[in-house]
Amino acid sequence: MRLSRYFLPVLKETPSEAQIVSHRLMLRAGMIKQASAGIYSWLPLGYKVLRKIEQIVHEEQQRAGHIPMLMPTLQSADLWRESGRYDDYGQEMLRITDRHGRDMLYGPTNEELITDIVRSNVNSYKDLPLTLYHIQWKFRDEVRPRFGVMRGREFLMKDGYNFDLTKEDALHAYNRHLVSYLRTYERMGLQAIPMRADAGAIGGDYTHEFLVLADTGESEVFYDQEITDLKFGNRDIDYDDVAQCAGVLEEFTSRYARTDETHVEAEFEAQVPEAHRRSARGIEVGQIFYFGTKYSEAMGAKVQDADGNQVPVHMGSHGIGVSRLLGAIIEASHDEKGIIWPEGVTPFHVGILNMRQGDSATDAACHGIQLELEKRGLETLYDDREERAGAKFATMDLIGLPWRITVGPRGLEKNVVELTSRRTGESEEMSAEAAIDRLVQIYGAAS
Ligand code: 5CA
Repeated sequence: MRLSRYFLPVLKETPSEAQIVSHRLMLRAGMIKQASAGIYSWLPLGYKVLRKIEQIVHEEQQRAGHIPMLMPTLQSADLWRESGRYDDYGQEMLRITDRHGRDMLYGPTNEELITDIVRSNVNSYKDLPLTLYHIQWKFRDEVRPRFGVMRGREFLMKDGYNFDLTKEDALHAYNRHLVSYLRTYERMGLQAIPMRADAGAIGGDYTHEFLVLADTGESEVFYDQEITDLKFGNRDIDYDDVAQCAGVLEEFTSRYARTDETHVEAEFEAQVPEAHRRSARGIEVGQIFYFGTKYSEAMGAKVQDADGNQVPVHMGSHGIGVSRLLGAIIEASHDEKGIIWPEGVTPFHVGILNMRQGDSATDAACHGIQLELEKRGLETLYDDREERAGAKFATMDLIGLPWRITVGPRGLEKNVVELTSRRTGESEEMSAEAAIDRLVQIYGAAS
């Protein structure tokens, strides 16, 4: 992509309404524009990152054997009356009446709708286990939408639902989700710690929230420092292997790590040596639940078991805050100049910076590098504007592409360009071919 032909409305001034760094940087980098309180338009750069995050979520869900689908944003109130949540949900639910006077709502989550689909189509234990998921916009009329996409009213969520014959099977689904979430967040360059949480309106005994530690997080958390040394890494997991998934759950959840809702100071002190006790703030980027037969009983979602009895299915639901993740990643990865995208989610893999636009040799070199990188599967953003070099560097630093190739007339005389890492700031001179090979290798390894 040539920057001169792109739409990147970068702001010079720091927007005064933004209280936290990720919100400020998303506005300054031209990624989002507020449409109304807690509702945003996703401008091209923001949309690109949103899609990359979605793609990782899809890949990891499907790796775990979960099946993608898509349910609507608008739902009928009747289903929510069946589960009893139409009244319970309160003012966070956006209620709408259609022209025929029928009560509708903009879905804040989808347990009811998915249970209706499954009860109509699944009758036998032979159809289980089943995990369906979608990535769809949600609406929650939050009292205080704030921090940009972190606490929006309209936001994008991956929500998945498992249906199992027994509690044991449903707990395997729970463990499988925990494992797949660890891998998902790591691919985005994040450490998200599973913490024992409160089930709130969803209900149920088993629930973990995934938290990214950040001073600007809205949740207060308490944990054993040693938990931050755990790395999922690129483990080879067989998601059908019950013992293996349970082992990972055990490894990542046995140390003390809780949100303030479940924190008990006496237990913290008894379980964790003082030197390892930490209290901090965190951003909740996901939550998993097992809630047994709560919805299936209320809504009559039953299957026939092997003995011919009609039994309610065991369910859980599992959410990832897809749009919130952009904010969380930026909170975890930025410096005073701007965003530093992890390789896994960067909007473009490489920035190309032309130090002397209009000079036929540098123009041709930049164009050639761009073509070659794209031929080899990397996305580029080529800053071909008639701008001072300083302004070009500032824009590149602000939008945070992990790698930059700088092409100038002096380097070209020696047959070199400069390859710079946004994260370390280190630059190396090498031939254009060597820089391209290096980048192909870096991204090959990252994906
Ligand atoms: N039905 C369950 C799981 S599918 C559910 O709704 N879970 S949730 O309420 O925990 O939401 C899942 C994730 O969505 C949260 O972990 C959080 O990352 C994200 N999320 C929730 N509310 C908002 C919001 N107002 N703005 C942005 N993201 C949000």
